[in-house]
Amino acid sequence: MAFETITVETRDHVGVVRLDRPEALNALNAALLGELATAIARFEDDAAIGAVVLTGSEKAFAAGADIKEMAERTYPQTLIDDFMAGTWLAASRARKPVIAAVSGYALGGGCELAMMCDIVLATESARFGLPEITLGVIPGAGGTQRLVRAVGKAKAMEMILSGRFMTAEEAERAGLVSRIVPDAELLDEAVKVGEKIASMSLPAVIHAKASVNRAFETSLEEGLLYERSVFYSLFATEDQKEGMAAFVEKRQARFRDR
Ligand code: DAK
Repeated sequence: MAFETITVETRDHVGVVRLDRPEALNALNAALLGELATAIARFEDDAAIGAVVLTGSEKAFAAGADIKEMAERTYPQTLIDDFMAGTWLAASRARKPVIAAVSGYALGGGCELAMMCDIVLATESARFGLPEITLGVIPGAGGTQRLVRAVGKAKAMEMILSGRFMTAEEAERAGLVSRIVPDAELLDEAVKVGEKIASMSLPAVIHAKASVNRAFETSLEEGLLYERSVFYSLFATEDQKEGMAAFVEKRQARFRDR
């Protein structure tokens, strides 16, 4: 299937999805969200892919849900179709790591999409915000929950109640962004991180990601128990034998995802 609102490519073991609606600053409409969900599902199914990079243009990662498409929605329609929640959640449901490479605007649903990703790299020009309040609504794709967890209540409350944007520098200091990288290196750097992850044992990567995410869902005691049992289970993999043997033999491990 040819895509119209995104472009998709594979770089070695990393799947790259670029949001591509420049005329609307990559506003997330139904067509784009459907294509994004399809592209992520394909990379999830592709055994050669170990991580996915999600990016936009220099000017915008995504300026939010498509306001023009959303403006005439009614309450019953929104309730009944669950506002396309299935497609919106594709990135957050991926089991392979998803890296957001953000330049320019990441607003509303665009910021929420970045926060659904596991790692966020950004350029100096990146601007993060949840301006839904200025439209008479509130964030609806996880913003009120994920931003608090990422940057704490004080900053999240100010941004969500006033619509203030954060610069990349502030977002990095606050913990929303993992690293700021030069404009020209954004995609290459994100792919490099993805390639590094893809070189690891996929069972270990899937368990590591799930364990970190567990920290947001449960008590410390339960989270520690979960981590320990998952740790034990990895001793059932060939990759654990290979990884530890490679260390002892002073050579590079060659993981086979089993
Ligand atoms: N939707 C539709 N079109 C948009 C757009 C958007 N979010 N953002 C920008 N555009 C369009 C503009 O209308 C303009 O189109 P034309 O007028 O040329 O046809 C074009 O992109 C260029 O934008 P500007 O001319 O405005 O460019 P500027 O550089 O002057 O300003 C800006 C850039 C990013 C500051 C400005 O465009 C802006 O404020 N955009 C809106 C940002 C915003 O409010 N975002 C939040 C949207 S609400 C849910 C899932 C998701 C959501 C909720 C629930 N569920 C699963 C339940 C999400 C909600 C939202 O994201």
